[in-house]
Amino acid sequence: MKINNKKILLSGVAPTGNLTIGNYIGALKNWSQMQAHYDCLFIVVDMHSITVRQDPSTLRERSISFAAQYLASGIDPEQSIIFIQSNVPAHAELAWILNCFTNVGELNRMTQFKDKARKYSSNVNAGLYVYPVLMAADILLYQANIVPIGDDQRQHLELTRNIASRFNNLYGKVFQIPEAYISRAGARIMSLLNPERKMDKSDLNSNNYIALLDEPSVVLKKIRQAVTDSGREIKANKTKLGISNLLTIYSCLSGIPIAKLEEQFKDENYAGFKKELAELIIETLRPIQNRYKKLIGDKEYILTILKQGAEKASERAERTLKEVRERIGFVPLITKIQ
Ligand code: ATP
Ligand code: LTN
Repeated sequence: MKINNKKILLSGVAPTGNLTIGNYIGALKNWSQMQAHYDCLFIVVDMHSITVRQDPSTLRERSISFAAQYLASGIDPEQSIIFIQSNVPAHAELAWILNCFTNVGELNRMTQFKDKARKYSSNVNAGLYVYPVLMAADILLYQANIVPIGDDQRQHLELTRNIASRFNNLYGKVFQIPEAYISRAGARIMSLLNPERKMDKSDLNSNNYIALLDEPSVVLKKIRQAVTDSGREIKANKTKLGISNLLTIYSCLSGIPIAKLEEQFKDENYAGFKKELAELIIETLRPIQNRYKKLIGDKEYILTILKQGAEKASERAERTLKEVRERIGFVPLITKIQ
């Protein structure tokens, strides 16, 4: 189902918390660069968000805000399909079917489930458990070839491939087997105060991340507070996670390799380096924030883009679903029974 001979690329982010510079480096920045080369679908996966309790009006606002941040980060609706997952009910339908082709043993091995079950121990719901199957449905519905993800999603993509192969082995080739795309540099930006943990947009302590919409003064303050290690050298080192993480952020945003940065900052102290890093982040975020402000002031426009996106996505999803329903033996809606 390749269009214009371009491979199909699909990715998504759940609207929880605040999009961070980790999401930008690990996802949004790559997406906008890949748009010209692939036939792309970018999803605000709100159905994934409700695996954790959400306030309804916040979820609705945040889903629209995330879509606007995708657009502000460079996703072009003329080139790519951008939409909200729950606007295309085919995701839920395929997820149910795929649940029946997923073993509980496989789900029990998912490390993100174990982490989230620990973190949200008062609400370990079945949705949280089958979350990876919904993700598989997102991907397989659109016959995606390439799925850009962060390091933490590797296991979910492997599961998607296994489910797809299992289904294809039983019913003939219905699904494209997708490949993960994990950009090496910046695949895992770490938390600012806790650099042994991933920077996480749902972190309760906002000082652990730089949000895409943080004001310059906030960026400056958070970078100034970021944990660095004992010593004073600006050098990446496996035992110096704090400074290594800041160097990674600098490198990803500037395109300058870490080795060159170490050379460039060899006579600088931590405070001087942090000041330059904060300026680089502020300058990177400025045009994104300006575009965001304009977009969010015109909700009608965003909703129109999302409506068009959902329509295009539904058309494609329906093609796959029709095939799936047929192969597994569901009765077609309109049929001539003789
Ligand atoms: P949550 O805890 O709310 O699930 P998250 O920050 O882990 O939030 P996801 O929605 O899981 O974000 O991820 C969205 C995309 O951003 C994925 O491709 C993910 O791998 C990438 N991503 C998330 N955090 C980082 C990070 N710290 N560094 C690099 N990429 C990241
Ligand atoms: N689970 C993913 C978000 C996600 C996704 C997808 C990513 C949901 N569906 C489909 C790529 C393709 C995460 O990053 N937490």
